Amino acid sequence: MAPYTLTYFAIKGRAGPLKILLADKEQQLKENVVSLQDWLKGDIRATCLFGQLPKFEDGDLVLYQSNAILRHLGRKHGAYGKNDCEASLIDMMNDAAQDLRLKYIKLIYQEYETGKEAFIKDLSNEFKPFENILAKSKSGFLVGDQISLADYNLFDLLLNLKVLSPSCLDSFPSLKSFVDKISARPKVKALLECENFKKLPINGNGKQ
Ligand code: GTB
Repeated sequence: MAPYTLTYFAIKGRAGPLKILLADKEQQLKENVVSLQDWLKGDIRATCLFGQLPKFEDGDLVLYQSNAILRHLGRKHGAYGKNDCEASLIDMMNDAAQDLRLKYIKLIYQEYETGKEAFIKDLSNEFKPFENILAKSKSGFLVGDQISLADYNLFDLLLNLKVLSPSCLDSFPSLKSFVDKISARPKVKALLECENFKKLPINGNGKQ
């Protein structure tokens, strides 16, 4: 039996990073997919602590908030650094990835038509700190010498940004190798090539 259950919409959305982490760590996941039609009835929403999905269950533990879920899995599966200082650096990089994700989500759901060009133009500024960190990293990961939850989060976001703007990584060699390296990890590669995962839209409104 899968130890974990995810309840979410039929999109990659906020569940992308945790699915990639779980696949890479060879963990099974049971999925309850909620249709928009069922969601709009309101009963499922009423059971959710913050009125939103994803919901994640690990035995009796029920978690909401995608980044809390990602951190929980990072702690359990050795993707949260080797010591407290690495964990803090991982938090910092994950929060930075989250800042960029929120800008992306705002673009997708609120200002796609009016804001797309400016968003893409500004991506180089957004990428610079990540590129600088990765250019100095001996392992090719954001923190330390092993993959962390922040790497999964940034990786998933970069895949989405490449769909939005296919050439966006062209001037960022370290970010590009980061994406290539994580994409080539056998379990990640298998997930990215799996039909069930591939067919999921990135976002809930058809924009990408
Ligand atoms: N901070 C929370 C987290 O990180 O988990 C934010 C969660 C969140 O934004 N959840 C969205 C949600 O539950 C789904 S992701 N929305 C329903 C609601 O608020 O009523 C984005 C999203 C938006 C819309 C759809 N859709 O229309 O199908 C799908 C997904």
